[in-house]
Amino acid sequence: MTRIARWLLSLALACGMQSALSVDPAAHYAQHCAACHGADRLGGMGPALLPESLERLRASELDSVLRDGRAATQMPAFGPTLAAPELQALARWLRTAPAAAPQWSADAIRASHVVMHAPGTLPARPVFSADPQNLFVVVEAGSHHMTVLDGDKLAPIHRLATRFALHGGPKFSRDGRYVFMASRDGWVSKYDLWNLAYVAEIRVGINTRNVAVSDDGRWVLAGNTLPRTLVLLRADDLSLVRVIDVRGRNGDVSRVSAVYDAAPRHSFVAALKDIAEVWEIPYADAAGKPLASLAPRAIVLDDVLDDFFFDQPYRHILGASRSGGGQVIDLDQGRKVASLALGGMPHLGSGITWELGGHAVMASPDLGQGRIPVIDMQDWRMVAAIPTNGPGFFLRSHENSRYAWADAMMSPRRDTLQVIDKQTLQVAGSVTPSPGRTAAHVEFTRDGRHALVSLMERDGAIVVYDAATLQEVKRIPMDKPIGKYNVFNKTTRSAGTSH
Ligand code: DHE
Repeated sequence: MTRIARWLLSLALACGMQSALSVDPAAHYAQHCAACHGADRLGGMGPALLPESLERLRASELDSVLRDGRAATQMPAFGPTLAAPELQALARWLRTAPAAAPQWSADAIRASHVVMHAPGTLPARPVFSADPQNLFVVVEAGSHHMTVLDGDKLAPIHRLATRFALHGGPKFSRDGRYVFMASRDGWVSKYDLWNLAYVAEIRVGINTRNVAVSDDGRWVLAGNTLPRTLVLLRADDLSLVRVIDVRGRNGDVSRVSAVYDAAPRHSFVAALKDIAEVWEIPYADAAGKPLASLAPRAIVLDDVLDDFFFDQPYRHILGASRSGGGQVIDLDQGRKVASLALGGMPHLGSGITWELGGHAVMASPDLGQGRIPVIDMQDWRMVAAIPTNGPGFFLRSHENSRYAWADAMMSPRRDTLQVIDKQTLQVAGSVTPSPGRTAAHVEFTRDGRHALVSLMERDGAIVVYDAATLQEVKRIPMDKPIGKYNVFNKTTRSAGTSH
């Protein structure tokens, strides 16, 4: 369309002649978008373009991506091709669910499965000299990459492209050799950290929450929001074992909030977003003997769980809905045993535990308020609410550190992390890696001596601090680093990090 024709179209639309000119976003989608994003909007070379996939994109961001394209990707600018009202109509259409609910069947899952290296074909030793237990993987959201970092030298050893928009904690096999990642678009990838090579990939859904890996190394379980399913895979080659419909006892279906491995219980635990049940799926008996059936056991609750946290023995889960309703569930008894008066919008998934006055306590950030609630793990009372600069996402510590680090990334103070003394429950210091720019998510080195902070910007960095003196040690440039994960801390289920 020429510039004059576009101007005439804009003028006509402004004069209320839409129907005469018929802006047809579906036709524009078919013509300009379908080749990369799929005729069914489920994604292809580009990501899925459904309301669920676009939930996190602000209206102005979607407008600018359509108009100006996305730098360093294949996404072109449509500003020169489509008039502003056509782009607006297209953006509105993308935010509208298709008439027929999108399907992702077992056959579609199987058809997406690719094995790059069959189990047992790659050497069982690292191709580098770094300590494989002190590696970090860093998720760089800017251009969808992952960096493998040597935690001793604090230097990258490899960088690889990932699927679009990884989210949540990548999960490691017990020996730390393999890392399993999930993308919001439903791709699950298995990567061999010792050989620095992808092993297998499969698309388990259209919109996925996260994955868990069984401690015995046999299974991967993925939780979806679209479709409403849990998908069980073999961990060795990611082949599909079973699709489990998430349907409660009254027949209602539910999105999955998150799924975790409860290693000491030999089970997976899945929290559900739309029905007041939590599901436990045992994969081995108490003696560790594998079970064949992997049948879910539903525990009925008072409220749904958006977020939850295991105590260190994995007997209890502390769960909360985004509305602040909290409950303690005893997995052995299969029932709620206490209420948690948390208020706010607790982010229990980012909780940590430590010993305070002979008791285990748990603390987690609040997505809605500038405070960190601290809960006694014996009587479930809130023993303190530590005031912070503002609502934050992540809280992190290490057994060898006296401090817990909290961000305030949902507030105007998003550039500063506060460092809380775990014994006095007072803020002992703060760091501002780059004034005015978002800094959040901390992970410690294996020995707890260094704390790595993400400067979450396109020209961002991992900023390394001495965890005792809070002095900056090093800056490693990265493209919008989000989360980073230390193999040792994760595989030993450190009390200072999420599992
Ligand atoms: Fe996350 C973990 C849910 C938005 C970055 N996030 C998780 C997990 C859940 C979750 C359930 C645990 C998964 C696991 O361990 O396998 N996240 C949610 C939400 O419900 C929320 C608020 C809305 C949504 O869009 O889903 C949300 N999360 C975000 C972001 O906007 C963040 C900051 C940037 C992004 O890339 O999406 C973000 N989430 C993270 C990170 C983790 C995470 C870095 C891993 C934390 C860890 O250290 O284990």
